[in-house]
Amino acid sequence: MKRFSTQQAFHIGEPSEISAVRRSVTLLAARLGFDETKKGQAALVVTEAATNIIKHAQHGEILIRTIDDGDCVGIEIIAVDSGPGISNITLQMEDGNSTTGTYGGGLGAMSRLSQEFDIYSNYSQGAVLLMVIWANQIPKADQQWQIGAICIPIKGEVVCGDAWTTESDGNTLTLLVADGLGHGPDAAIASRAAVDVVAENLTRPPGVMLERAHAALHGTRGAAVAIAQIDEERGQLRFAGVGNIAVSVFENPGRRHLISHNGIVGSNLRKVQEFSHSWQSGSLMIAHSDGLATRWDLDAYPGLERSHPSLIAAVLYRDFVRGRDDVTIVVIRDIAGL
Ligand SMILES: [Mn+2]
Repeated sequence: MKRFSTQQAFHIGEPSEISAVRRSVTLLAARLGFDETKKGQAALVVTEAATNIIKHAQHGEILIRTIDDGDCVGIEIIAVDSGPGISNITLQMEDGNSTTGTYGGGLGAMSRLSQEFDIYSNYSQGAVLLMVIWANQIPKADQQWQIGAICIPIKGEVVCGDAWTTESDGNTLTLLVADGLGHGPDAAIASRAAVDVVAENLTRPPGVMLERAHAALHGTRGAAVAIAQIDEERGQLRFAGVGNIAVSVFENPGRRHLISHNGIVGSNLRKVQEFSHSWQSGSLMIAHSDGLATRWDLDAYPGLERSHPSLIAAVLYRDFVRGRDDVTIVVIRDIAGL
């Protein structure tokens, strides 16, 4: 769970763009200390994914992110397209079926070369692939939380004015999502200052964290900030938010929106109010900045709610990104007891 973890987005629509993303992944792998074999595998996986996009969907995107959990470092590759989708994933995964005629060409190879591999695809809804390649050691799977995220700067900017973090402390997980006013480096200074508050105040409730963030952001542009704290053992969710970060919780059954007040953390904090809700194991939380439209509906995607959080974030990004702002989507599933 690395702070400031943002993606680099690559448009894929012509052969030169396949080379560009392959080059970037190779460079990143080298920088992260991948050996020659692992570097080659990462390059192959991303080339295969990009080739599939062009062959079957004409165009799409590849999102690249470094994952660093302190002990292990890896590269997450997400491929998204709005093409015809993959008709028979199980069949396509089998060796001997990895031919060029159908979308599945290469799926078997991609899954063998990745240490984590997952797909979400429905007929006519396109495909989203998740692949993770670790440098050496593969981290122990988290038995409590599954986390996926998209955090991408507006086109033309290198740094993202949004930032997010999660900090886990036993059975408690704290999530913060911040959207610095505007975009670019000054927005990033504000949102990252908010992120820093979490680690420094881990034992404090969200309302207190938000007040500390207000003090910490004084003199910056300010930000919209939402903080959720899940206490799995007590079955409790505490939330405090100011500004335009949308947070909802999906339980069985139902969806609940968490309430933020108007204002700007750092300059105009009218009211900090902490809400307390019950939390059920197995629930899903989705938080996003206003770079994503709010009219999405998970029910429009059969089976997506049960998919890996990274795939959920990627589908929402693909279909609802506004494109005129930085965008952040964080999806958390509580898998304890599942
Ligand atoms: Mn924004």
